[in-house]
Amino acid sequence: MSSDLFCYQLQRTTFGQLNAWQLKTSDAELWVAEQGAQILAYQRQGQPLIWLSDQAQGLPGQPVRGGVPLCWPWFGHLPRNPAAVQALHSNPTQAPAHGLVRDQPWHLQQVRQNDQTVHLVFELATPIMASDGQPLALKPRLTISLGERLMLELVTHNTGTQLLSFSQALHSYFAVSDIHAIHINGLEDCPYVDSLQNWTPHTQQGPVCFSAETDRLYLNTPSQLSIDDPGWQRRLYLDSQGSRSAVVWNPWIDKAQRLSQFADDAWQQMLCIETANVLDDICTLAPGEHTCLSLSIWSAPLSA
Ligand code: TA6
Repeated sequence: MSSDLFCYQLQRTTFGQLNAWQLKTSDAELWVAEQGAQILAYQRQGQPLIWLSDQAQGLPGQPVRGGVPLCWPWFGHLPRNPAAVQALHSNPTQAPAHGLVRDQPWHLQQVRQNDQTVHLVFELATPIMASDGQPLALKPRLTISLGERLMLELVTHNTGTQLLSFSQALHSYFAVSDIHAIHINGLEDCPYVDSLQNWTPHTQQGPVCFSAETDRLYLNTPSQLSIDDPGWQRRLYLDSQGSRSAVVWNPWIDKAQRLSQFADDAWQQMLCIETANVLDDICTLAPGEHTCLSLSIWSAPLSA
């Protein structure tokens, strides 16, 4: 007899030296670190969808390699952002990569369930201080929902009195069977900036395949992207809202050897597709306004 009873188990745990939450449902398991409200791992029916480095260390103040780090209130190297985003920091060249929150403590503020889904709501434990010594007027809130799919909703609220711009990305690391064999659907004909070719503009020809280090910022992206993985006979879907840009990254051989918490051969089993608001897709909020960047992750068998 089918039952519409949905049950889950949520318990406090640790990952290395970090406090974390483990959430289990009938067929899925999710780990979230309080530091950065960072999803660490996500598997469904025993299969990992989100990749976590086997050298990942849960060290205070250091982002964990893998999962879904939050890049906010800027993505990447601040000087590479539009001037309106650079204004968030008094010295952009000294600003940390990927913003101010992925190594900060967040609190699980609320747990709620509706239908067949459980929602975890995280907020920063303490306000982020802006360069002027005042609390940053942009406030983030992350809701992680687990049901048939995994969903992230990063809401930013402008609590100040000035127009504010920011960039952001859900820096998702996806598990793949073999980077040489997979490809990304949905970016065909999209313009992109290649950060490895001096940030020059290009246009994507056909599906995105991988044969070298890849680090591209795509624009005018559609709301659905997918990864075809013949090795695991699955298609991994990324459905997004509030985003028209995405970053695609694989470090390949040489960069992999320079990365922290990253085995030399790990580049073969991972791929980052980062649901973003970058370059000409940044967010600008008037006082009192808010915006939501959302991503749903799910997979289905790869039809022959
Ligand atoms: O999103 C791609 C990227 O900006 C790469 O250039 C690489 O730096 C990656 O992020 C990881 O950055 P992290 O600071 O986490 O090592």
